[in-house]
Parts: sequence; structure tokens; C-alpha cells
Amino acid sequence: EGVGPQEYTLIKMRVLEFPGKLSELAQHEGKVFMLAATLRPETMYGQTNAWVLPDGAYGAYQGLNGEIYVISEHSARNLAYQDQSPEFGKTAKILDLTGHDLMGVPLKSPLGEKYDAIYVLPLLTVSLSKGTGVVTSVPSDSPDDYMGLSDLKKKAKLREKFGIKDEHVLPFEVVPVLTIPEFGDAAAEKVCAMLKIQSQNDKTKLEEAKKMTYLKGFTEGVMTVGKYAGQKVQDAKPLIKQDLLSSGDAIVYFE
Ligand code: A2H
Repeated sequence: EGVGPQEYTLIKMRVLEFPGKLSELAQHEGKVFMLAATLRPETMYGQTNAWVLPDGAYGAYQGLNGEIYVISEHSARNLAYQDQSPEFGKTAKILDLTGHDLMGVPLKSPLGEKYDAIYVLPLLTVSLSKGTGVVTSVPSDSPDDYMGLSDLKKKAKLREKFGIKDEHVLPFEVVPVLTIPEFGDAAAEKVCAMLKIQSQNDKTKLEEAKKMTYLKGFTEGVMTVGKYAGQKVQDAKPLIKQDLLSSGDAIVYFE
């Protein structure tokens, strides 16, 4: 835990289909979003999927302007005190969900141009007490995301266990977003290979991979895609964040 409040950008990922229990939200089509908490909104160009905790408790909550947000209860409560619910300080839950109900749900995210739809997939290291419990997966720049996706690609049994279809995983490849002098344009993939990381359970090596990539990505990275291609990540990040807020595709969130 840090000393002050942590600011996240919540990315509004539109729910495109309403399978299973989600069918109760189908009448709100177009206004239902899963909100992913990120510190790196400039990496949204490289998103290949979203993560939730399979056994985690989530809910669909009434937001502003008739929108509905699928998030953890803890974040719903915080958002209600940050002017993002119909009544200040009060959550309005429409539906209880678990991570299992969300497996394989197709989403459309802002800035993700490469894929028409990306899918909700399981990651066992997602914490329900941080952010919204929904995470955007960017395997080019996050070692956790890279190993999570490559485990699902490699292990048919793992996909089966969570009812994930091959087409939700196999077609999705690393999408480069930025380049770092030392590691090139898909730093997480490169560093996971350098350290010979075997799986998402390789905790110690993953910690090291994260230390190697995160700071350099931010301090030395240069954007290679999008409106701010050619600019330093440090400079592009606040601009991309502001663009996402202005277009209504993101929300500022503190906890
Ligand atoms: B970041 P901090 Cl490309 N459980 O977004 C586990 N991880 C979570 C989470 C949760 N409930 N909520 C958010 N996160 C992840 C992108 C990214 C992130 C990149 C590179 C670094 C990075 C794509 N994933 O974070 O513990 C999210 O991953 C570096 C730390 O609050 C979020 O930003 O410091 C980050 O962890 C927030 O971590």
C-alpha cells in the first residue's frame, strides 16, 4: 500500500454479447461496460483480452447516464463516493455475477483497432481488493499478461477447465505499442523469454521481469502506434488518458 490514494484510469470495455447469466442485462445492450483499472492507459492499443478472477464476486451496477458497470463490489462502493452512481454514496446493484459468468464474454475496447472483439479470460492472480477486479491484458508490455495469455494458449486443459473456446485465445497475438531501446517493441515477451519464465506461477522471475520492463517502458519508451506515435511514453500517456476521458471512454478512479 502506498502513502496516498492511488489513481487509476478505468477503461470502459463495451459488452458485445450477453451469454448465460448476463442475458439479464441484454435489454441494456450498448450501455453495459466492464471497467478495467489500469495505470498505463497508453498501452490500450495492445490489448488482447481482459482478465477476471474466476471465483471472484462481481456485480452489474447502475452507473451514470443509464450505463451499467460490471465490477467488484469494493470498487462499486468507491465509485458511488466518486460521483459515478445515480445516488451519491449508494450503490445500485442490478445483478450478482461471478468471474465464471464472465468467461468468454466478448468486449470492444477503446483504441483496440487490431481486433473487433476481445474476450474475458481467467487469471488467478487478479486481486479483488485492488482496482475493479477487472484487468486489461497487454502482453506486449506486461509480463503477467504475457504469461497469462501464453499459458492459456499452450494448455488446452486450462482452457477447458474454464470453458474458454480456442477462438477466444489462439488468434490473439502480441500487438506492439511502444519501443524501449534495450528490449525492442514487445518488452514483456522479450524479457519473459530472456528469463526463461515457464508460466504465470513463476512468481520470483515474474517479479524480476516486471522490474526490468515497467520503469524502462515508462521512462525510456517511445510510442510506435496511434495518434502519438513517435512521442515519448511519458509525454503521450497524459494525452491519451485525457483523450479517453474526453471521449467518454474512461473514468478517473481513486482508492
Ligand atoms: B496495468 P498497482 Cl501494460 N489484480 O495495466 C491484479 N492486477 C491488477 C488489478 C487487480 N485487481 N487491477 C489492475 N491490475 C494491474 C496495463 C499495464 C499495467 C501494463 C504495464 C504495467 C502495469 C495492462 N495490464 O502495471 O498494484 C494493471 O496492469 C504496473 C504495476 O495498483 C494495472 O496497470 O500498482 C496495475 O496492475 C496496477 O497495479
